[in-house]
Amino acid sequence: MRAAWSKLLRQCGALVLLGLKDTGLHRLEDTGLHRLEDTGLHRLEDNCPDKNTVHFTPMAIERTFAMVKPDGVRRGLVGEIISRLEKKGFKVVQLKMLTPSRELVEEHYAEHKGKGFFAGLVDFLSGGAVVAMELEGENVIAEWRRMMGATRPWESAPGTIRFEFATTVDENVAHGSDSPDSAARELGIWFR
Ligand code: RTP
Ligand code: MG
Repeated sequence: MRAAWSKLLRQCGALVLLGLKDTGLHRLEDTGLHRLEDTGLHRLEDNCPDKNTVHFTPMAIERTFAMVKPDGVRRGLVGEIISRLEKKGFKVVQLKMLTPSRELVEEHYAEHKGKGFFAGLVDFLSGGAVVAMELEGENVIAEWRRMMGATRPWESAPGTIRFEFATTVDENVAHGSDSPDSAARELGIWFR
C-alpha cells in the first residue's frame, strides 16, 4: 500500500492529497485499512488527469469457464496451461478431467449450431479427454481470452497459447468463455 501511495505521489505531486480529502478516503491509515484491497477499491489509475482527484478503478473479480481441449490434453499441455494461469495470478477453483458426451458439447457450442464446422467441432471435442476448469480472478473472462490468443492461431499474438502451441483453427488447444453471460451459462453446463 505504501509503495502504491508513494508511486502515486511521485506521479501526481502533492495536490493529490487535497483530492484525497475530497474523496472522503483521506489518509488510508486513518481508516484502519492497511491494504488497498480492503477498501474494495483497487488499482490506482496512472494518469491523474486533473491533478485534484485520485481515480480508482473498482475491482472486477470474475469467474469464467476454461478448458484444455483434447489436443492439449493429448499433447501433454495441461501443466503448461495451468502453470501460465497460476503465474498470472488466477485461481483454479474447480477442475475435472472428462471425455464429454456429444450432447454436452452440442449444448456448450449451441451458438455455432448450423455452421459448416459444427459437426467436426463436436466430433473433435467429444473425441477425447478434456480438462474443464472454473477460474477466478480480476477481469479473468477477458484476460484468459487474451492469454489464449485469437481463434485462428495464425492471427494470434506471439506469446499466447494458440500462437505457441497451435497451427490449425480446428485444434486450438484451449477454450474460454467470451462474456459474463457465456461464463455463467458454461459453468452451469460443465459443473452442474
Ligand atoms: P472457443 O469457443 O473454442 O474458445 O473458441 P473461440 O471463442 O475463439 O471461437 P468460436 O467462434 O467460439 O469458435 C469455436 C471453435 O470452433 C472452431 N471454429 N472453426 N473452421 C472455422 O472457420 C472455424 N471457426 C471456428 C474453432 O475450433 C473455435 O475454437
Ligand atoms: Mg467461443
